[in-house]
Amino acid sequence: MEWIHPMPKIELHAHLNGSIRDSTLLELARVLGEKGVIEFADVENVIQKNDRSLDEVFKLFDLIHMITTDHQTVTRITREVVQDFAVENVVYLELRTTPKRNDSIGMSKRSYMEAVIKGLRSISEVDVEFVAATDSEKLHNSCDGVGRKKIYVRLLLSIDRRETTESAMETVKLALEMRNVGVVGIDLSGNPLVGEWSTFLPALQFAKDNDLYITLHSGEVPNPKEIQAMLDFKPHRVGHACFFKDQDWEKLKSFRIPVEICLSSNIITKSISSIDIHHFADLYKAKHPLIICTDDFGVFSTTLSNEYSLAVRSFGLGKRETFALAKSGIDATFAEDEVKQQLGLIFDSASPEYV
Ligand code: 6MZ
Repeated sequence: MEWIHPMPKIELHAHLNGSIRDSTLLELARVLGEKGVIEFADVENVIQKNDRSLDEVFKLFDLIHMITTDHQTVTRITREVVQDFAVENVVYLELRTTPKRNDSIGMSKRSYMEAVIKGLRSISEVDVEFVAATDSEKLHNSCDGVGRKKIYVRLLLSIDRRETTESAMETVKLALEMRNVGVVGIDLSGNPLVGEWSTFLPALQFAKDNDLYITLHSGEVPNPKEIQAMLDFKPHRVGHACFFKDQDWEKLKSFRIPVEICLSSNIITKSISSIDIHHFADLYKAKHPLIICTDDFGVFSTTLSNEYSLAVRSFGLGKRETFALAKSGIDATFAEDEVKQQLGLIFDSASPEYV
């Protein structure tokens, strides 16, 4: 399946802090260990563990956030994550992250996001296009693209399910202010066992009313009432959908809401007990819009190519079908029409390899 790696790909469900290279995480943990802030040996074991329950994943995120949440590190991991996706031949990336406030180091949600933007600007190995083409702001590293890789990057600001309505609203307002630097929407994520839908609804509704795109982690654990309420909200996409029941599928399909599919994540966290019963198969057969994504390539030790090969092996997709599936992701992006057209051209020029 050597054809999967060079194939142009679209990534729509990737959490910044879940997509850190193990080597970077270990390097940063070692430094904190030397300063006595953490016990490096404990951290090393947790980071290198491959098999994690959903609960353990969220404990790991708390640890990762301790290690990574300063401006300089946020800039570094943003740069590395985008570089890693570009190496994977991802041509369009929607990267999501939770803006964080930490008064003790002078970090506000805005300064956190500015550190992310600084990371995008600091990439020189590939051309990164992250502001709308109509925006007058010019990128210092913008090139003509000839002979160089180019990756479109758009940002989603995540609301963590531990947040209050007020804090969620602050994130939405920040997203509105940062539209001119590539922010296109809002994600609701975090431990699905924590928080109530009604807490986030006012901020999500405000975001929607102001034309931000919305994607929701939905049905990562069984929660029938919340799943129905989320679908009634008509988000622009949902992620996971592992515990959807017949009535949920019906609604999702009638609204044509695209689903972000994260195979390794669902299997490793045991949200789905075995790949052969994964809802990918049914949605694919029903020609429902879906897109293969990594979720957290660092935490789940995967790559987008690996996720595609898992789908190919598990569901018997051919080369041409896989290419068509990857290309169909264009319609599910939150990008401007002009970018969608450009992506269409990129896929069209690669298509002779995949017939
Ligand atoms: C729900 C998840 C997640 O935002 O700090 N996150 N939320 N389900 C998942 N599936 C396993 N994977 C990641 O990235 C890490 C944060 O993303 C969310 C969690 O809130 C996690 O703390 P950022 O860049």
